[in-house]
Amino acid sequence: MNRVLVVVPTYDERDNLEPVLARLHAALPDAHALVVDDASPDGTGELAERLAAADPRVHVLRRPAKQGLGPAYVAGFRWARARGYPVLVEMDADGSHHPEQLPALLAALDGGADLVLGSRYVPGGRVEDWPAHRLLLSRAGNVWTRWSLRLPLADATGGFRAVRGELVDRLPFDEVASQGYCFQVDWAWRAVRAGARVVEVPITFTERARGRSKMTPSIVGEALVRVTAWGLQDRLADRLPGRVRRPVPGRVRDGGRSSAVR
Ligand SMILES: Nc1nc2c(ncn2[C@@H]2O[C@H](COP(=O)(O)OP(=O)(O)OP(=O)(O)O)[C@@H](O)[C@H]2O)c(=O)[nH]1
Ligand SMILES: [Mg+2]
Repeated sequence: MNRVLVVVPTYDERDNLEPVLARLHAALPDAHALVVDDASPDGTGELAERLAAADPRVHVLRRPAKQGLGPAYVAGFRWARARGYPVLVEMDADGSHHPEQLPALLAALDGGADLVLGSRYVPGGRVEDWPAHRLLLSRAGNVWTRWSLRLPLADATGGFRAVRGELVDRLPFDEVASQGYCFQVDWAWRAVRAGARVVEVPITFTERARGRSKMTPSIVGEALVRVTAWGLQDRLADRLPGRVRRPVPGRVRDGGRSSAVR
């Protein structure tokens, strides 16, 4: 049984998919990949089928319409757990996440973490080639998330992660309605509240070289509205009589490379 399944959501990533899978297999020859394609008009789904036919490590899940990053990952996680993969990875297809850094994420999982977040904003983490406004948006989004949800993570919005299958099974993904990158905040917060050991490992994030970003104002709006609403609900709930105040998880530094939440 191959241990690791890398779930790669795609929408119009025809020029990126093959090189990123080649890099993945150079970095982790035994890992399997699941391409979750939402009926990309540019033929990414057909390309993924051809790559899967040529390589037993590549699998494809084709969905009928573009439904967002969150539902694509939920479907990919279900597919993976139904087939018994004990370790799942999230990775973008656009080359922003470097497959060469996956061994570091998996080492943190082997070190005892339940969920490892590839983090741009812990010491050693980097963002390359992003215009200033994108970096500002991402940093501000993370500051707001951290404050609003009292979530002690430097990078809760990123999508380069490794997780134990047992934690995926424990989290109520049926209730996760977030569609865009808010999905990443949503389930990281659920993991922290479920008492999972969450570790951030520094990564380098590089702006895509080919294809178009799927980021839209409505994806940013979804994250802002949901995170604000969850934060307000959480604070209001704290004031209800009889509620035991939720312990705010502490943050532990691990040689400046990672932080952990219990
Ligand atoms: N299956 C599926 N994949 C998607 C969807 N939206 C985006 N993706 C993929 O999710 C990954 C991240 O999307 P990007 O377009 O890079 O969006 P982003 O990373 O939030 O934004 P940038 O940082 O600007 O690139 C890429 O591999 C996309 O192809 C979707 O609706 N369905
Ligand atoms: Mg991207």
